[in-house]
Parts: sequence; C-alpha cells; structure tokens
Amino acid sequence: MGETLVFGMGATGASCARYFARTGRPAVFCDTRARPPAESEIGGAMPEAARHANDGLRELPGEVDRLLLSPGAPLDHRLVRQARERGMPVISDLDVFAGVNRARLAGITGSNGKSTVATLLLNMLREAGLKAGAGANLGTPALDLLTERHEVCVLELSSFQLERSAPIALEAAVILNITPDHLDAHASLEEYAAAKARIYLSCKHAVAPADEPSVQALAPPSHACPRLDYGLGRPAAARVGIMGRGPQAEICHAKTPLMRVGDSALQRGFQLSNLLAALAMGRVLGVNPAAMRRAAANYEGLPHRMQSLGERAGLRWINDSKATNAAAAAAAVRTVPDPLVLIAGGAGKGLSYGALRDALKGRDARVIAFGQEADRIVRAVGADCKVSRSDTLDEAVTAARELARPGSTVLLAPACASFDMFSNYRERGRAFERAVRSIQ
Ligand code: UMA
Ligand code: ADP
Repeated sequence: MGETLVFGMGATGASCARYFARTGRPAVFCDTRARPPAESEIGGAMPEAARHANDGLRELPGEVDRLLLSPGAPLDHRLVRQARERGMPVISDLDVFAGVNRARLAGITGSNGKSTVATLLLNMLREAGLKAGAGANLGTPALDLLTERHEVCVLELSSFQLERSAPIALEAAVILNITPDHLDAHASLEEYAAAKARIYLSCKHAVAPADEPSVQALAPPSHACPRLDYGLGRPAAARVGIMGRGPQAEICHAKTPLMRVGDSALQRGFQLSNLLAALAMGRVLGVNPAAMRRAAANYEGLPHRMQSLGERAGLRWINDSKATNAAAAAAAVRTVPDPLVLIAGGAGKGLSYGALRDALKGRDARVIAFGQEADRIVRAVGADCKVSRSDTLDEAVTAARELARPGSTVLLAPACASFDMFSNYRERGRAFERAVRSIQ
C-alpha cells in the first residue's frame, strides 16, 4: 500500500494522523511552518510516520501515491506541482471522509454566518431526536466525526475546503452570502465565489437566500436540482418566507407555519436571515417544525458573535469579535440602535472598508480605531462620523467609556483579523470582555 503525504500539520493534519492510525494506513507529514502547531500531536498518534516541518521536504518521497492537502496548504507549492505533473491524486480530508461516511450530510458555506447557522441546524436536528454531529471548518475536523455513528452531520465548509475537495454528496447545501474575504489567498472575488459554488455541484437539495443576488446567480436552477429559497418576502411552494410584520409575524414554508419571529432571539437583520437559513435546511432534511421551533427558541448564540456583555457605566456592551471582515461588521452595525460607538481595527486583509462606511452613513455613531488598520479605517469612515484612534484594545475600551453618551451601545466589530495583537478572534473577544468587566 502506498503512503499518503499529508500537507499541513495543524488540526486537519492531526485528524488525518488519528484516522490513518485507526485504519492502519501509512502516512508522511509536511508543513512549510517552522513550528507546525500539531506536530507533536501527530507524532503521538503515528510515532512511525516521518514529519517534515519548515518546508524541509524538497521532493515527493517515492513511496507516496497520493497528496492530501489541508485547507491552509499552499496550492502553488512545488510538492503540489510535482504531484500534478506525476498524475498523482491530490485530495483533501473531506474526500477521505466522504469515501467512508454513512451519515446524511448537510453543507453550509458563505462569507459570514456559517458557524451560527451550522450550530443552530445541529441543535434543531438533535432536538428532533436525531444523532447529529457538526464539524469541518466549525472546529472538529471531518475525519474526527467518524469516531461516532451519526445519523446526520452538518459540515461547515470554507472556500479553501471546497476548492481542495471533489464535489461532496450533500443532502442539503446552502451558500449564505458572498462578500469579499480571504482575497489574500484567492486570486479574485470570482475565484472565491467559484470555490463556494462547488458546494452545489453534487447536492440533492439546493438552499439559497432569495435576497442575495450573488448567491442566486450561483445556485442551480430548480429544473436541475430541487431548490428551496428563504428570505424576508412572502412564503411560497419553494420559499421559506414571512407573513406579517414584527414579532408576531409567522415564518412559513408554503402554507406550513414553522414558527413566529418572536419565538427566537434572532429577530432582526442578518440574525433573522440566519434563522431562516437554518429553518430552510431543516425543512429539506425533513426536521419536524416543532423541534425546529424549540431549538430556535433555546438558541443563545455563540460566544464572540453579537454577544451581549450587559450594561456597564450606563452603556450597553456587545462583543462581536468574530466580525473579521467589513461586511460582517457592517451587518453588526445595522442591527444595533443609535447612539453607537464602534470599536474596529486589527490586522488588514487588503479589503475595502466601503461596506462599513455605507452602514455608518447617517448614523449617530463614533468609531474608535485600533491596531494596524487604524489609519485605513479612519480614512475610510472619517468623513461620515466622528473618529479617534487608540493604540490598544484596552485603550479603545477606556476611550469608548469616556466618549460615549449615556445610553449608547458600544460594539466591538473589528472588520479585521486579530493577528496583529492576538492569536485569534477568541483571544481578542476575551480581552474585550476582561476590559469591559473591569469597568467599575
Ligand atoms: N499553513 C502554512 N503552511 C502549511 C500549512 C498551513 O503556512 O504548510 C498556514 C495556513 O496558511 C493557515 C494556517 O497555517 O493560515 C492553518 O492551516 P491548516 O491547514 O493547518 O489549518 P488547520 O489547523 O488544519 O485548520 C483548518 C481550518 N483553518 C483554515 O482553513 C485556516 C480551520 O478553520 C478548521 O476548523 C480546521 O481545519 C478543521 O476543519 C478555522 C479558520 O480560521 C476556524 N477557517 C477560516 C475561516 O473560518 O475564515 C477559513
Ligand atoms: P462564520 O462562521 O461564517 O465566520 P459566524 O456565524 O461565526 O460566521 O459569524 C461571524 C460574524 O459575521 C458575526 O459575528 C457577525 O458579525 C457576522 N454575521 C453573521 N451572520 C451574518 C450574515 N448572515 N450576514 C452578514 N454578517 C453576518
């Protein structure tokens, strides 16, 4: 039996090591990083497997007969080129997963909202009594889902995972939205969108947001694949929609009532849209409406996504550290009332802040910018609202407290990655929480 070369010694590489150890397949591991985070974990799972860090593997070893790419493995690397030149299969962990998986699969992608919709759908499936799991980009690598006998698995899929995998046989697939992100890794917005569109290539039911033209253009037509749309408009045979207005409004699929808007905390803007997406996915998976309603009513949201930290110093504080691009921060800004103090900044992704500027136009808002991108953010939004700069997140919290009028909402929605000051968005969110909780 030939060996698999696993490119990437992170979470995905570690799950491959565990899977190959369980199934007795030989593997070799490589990574361009000097200190790959899961190198010792991989050594623990497969002590006999060679590990090459620091881009130390120059050539494909002779025993290797396939190359498995982690989501972050560079596609233009010489080893990938060599593999393609030799006609060797270049696969992903999801390809291995799909080859042996027996659970029904639901796939979710999009620029923003994936984790929220994936966990809400997972809760709906579990509430309906199904043995369900969720993973991939969400955190648990797909191969680790195989250690339990699931009836249904929800896969949160990133553009990197979709472009490195063969089309996956998903029972239900959705793209939530497409706005610029990860353009440092994808050549263009079109290429990024094309990677996301792969989610529909082998699906049984396509689910799509009715109000997102960029997704409508990519979703398969209903004559090619059964299709269920969702949106704020009226319900129809092929659309989950809303009858009426306000909390009493009824969310229905055709004539079937699913729940009232007011039954869940996800009542406005993008949060309502995420709820509709989960309901539409649940619908094509055949989940009972009462179970979906109970799960949605109990859903408290994920940490670091529009997480309320309560009131301090007469101000409402919200942690949306996961808003790591301008579209997410803009969506967050649109769901909170005036007066608003927005704390934004961090490491840039080379993206425009135009969406954020548009969301702030005409608002009673002040922006406090911090981190590497502070100057770019100030330039982008300075003409439309009051702006100031802080060196650190702690200082931004202090400034917010001093500058905000009583009754204001202070929102951390950085519109940036966190890597200039933190190891990830969670650490940034926790630092914000600590700073807020220390306010006397
Ligand atoms: N890297 C190198 N050299 C290598 C391999 C990786 O520099 O040889 C870099 C990558 O560019 C990347 C980082 O190392 O920045 C991690 O890459 P990886 O492939 O080792 O990642 P894993 O640790 O296996 O985690 C991946 C997903 N990470 C990415 O796609 C960057 C995780 O999503 C996912 O939970 C995990 O697989 C399990 O499926 C995280 C993520 O941030 C949450 N995803 C991005 C997002 O949501 O925006 C796409
Ligand atoms: P993802 O997993 O795609 O990063 P999350 O559910 O973790 O998505 O949400 C990340 C951030 O994106 C949230 O903190 C919020 O600011 C924003 N967001 C969530 N859902 C949407 C949506 N449907 N449209 C626009 N922005 C959204």
